[in-house]
Amino acid sequence: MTILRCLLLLLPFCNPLYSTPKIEIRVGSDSDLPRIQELFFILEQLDIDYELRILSAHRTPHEMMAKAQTLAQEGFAVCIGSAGGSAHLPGMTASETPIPVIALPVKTSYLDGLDSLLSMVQMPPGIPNGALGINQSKSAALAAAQIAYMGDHQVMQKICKLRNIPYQAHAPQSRVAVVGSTHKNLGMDFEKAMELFQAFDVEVIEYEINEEAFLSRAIESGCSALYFICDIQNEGIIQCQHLAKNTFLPLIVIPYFEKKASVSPMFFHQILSNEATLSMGINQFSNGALYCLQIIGNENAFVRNKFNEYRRDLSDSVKQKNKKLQEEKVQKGTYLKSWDSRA
Ligand code: C2R
Repeated sequence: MTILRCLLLLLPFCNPLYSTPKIEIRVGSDSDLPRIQELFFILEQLDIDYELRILSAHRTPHEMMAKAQTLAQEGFAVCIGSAGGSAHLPGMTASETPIPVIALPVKTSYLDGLDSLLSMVQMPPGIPNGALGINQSKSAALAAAQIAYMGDHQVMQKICKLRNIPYQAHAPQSRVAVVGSTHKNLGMDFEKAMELFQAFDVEVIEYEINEEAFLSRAIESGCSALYFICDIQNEGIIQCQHLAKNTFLPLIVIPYFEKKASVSPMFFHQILSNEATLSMGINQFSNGALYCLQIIGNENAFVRNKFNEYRRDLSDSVKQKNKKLQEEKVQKGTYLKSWDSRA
């Protein structure tokens, strides 16, 4: 009887479904749950365990922050934050954890969820999150699983089967495949993004999007993410669809606009209707790089520590600016002007 009881107690640890969960899901309200049912359904289909919580940046800010701060130590590799309306939950979570955060916008009654999406996607430089399309809960499950279980042949095989993508053995390394409009003059932030990879000792392999079988070569080379510069005003949307359909590598899209005048948010629907596609804000090249580094940081302690350092420096530099601002007795009216001239 005692032996039987011991066996029963041990049973949960033998089942992959009960291993330490690597995916945390946080929703802003229980009212979101019926809208994102497919997320749970897909994870269960893949035999992937997760932890689910109701946490709100607005209604339970302290609990939300406290839990975000311990995610990495607790062994989570990715967090999905889902909310509707002024949806600050994933963004605030991202500011308190080194693990990558996936932002899943929920459809709202009045603005169809565009409010949720836009409050998630355009994050400030330094604090990325990967935004999905509105109610794209299947994509949330797949993107999270692809990040958390990268290199795990069993899980990846199941994902590939579900996504109808040929499986290929993959041994992830600290490498990123960069693809898209790299030949254009993308500006300072792109240069900064490439410098970030270098500073974190992460190798960049550039691929031509039209090169045959480059996706399979990226996997062979052990790339851990696909950093895609998606030229929206040219062929970016079609290229994005092609990439999403054909790879199980985490697809990090940086929507690129050469001309600022013609930006309309509708393009987000087009790129984010593709399976497991994660978007940064418009022209946010360095955020795209940081997000790839967060993915690599799950396996690479040097990258994770350096990422934490980067975050501390960013925070310190803002505190420093504020301190200076408070110390200076600038006359009202000339206040902003004088600050501007020092920038
Ligand atoms: P209720 O139905 O509970 O009133 O919530 C939730 O995600 C939900 O879609 C209405 C909506 O408010 C959202 N909510 C957020 C946050 N917390 C709750 N966007 C947040 O922290 O971002």
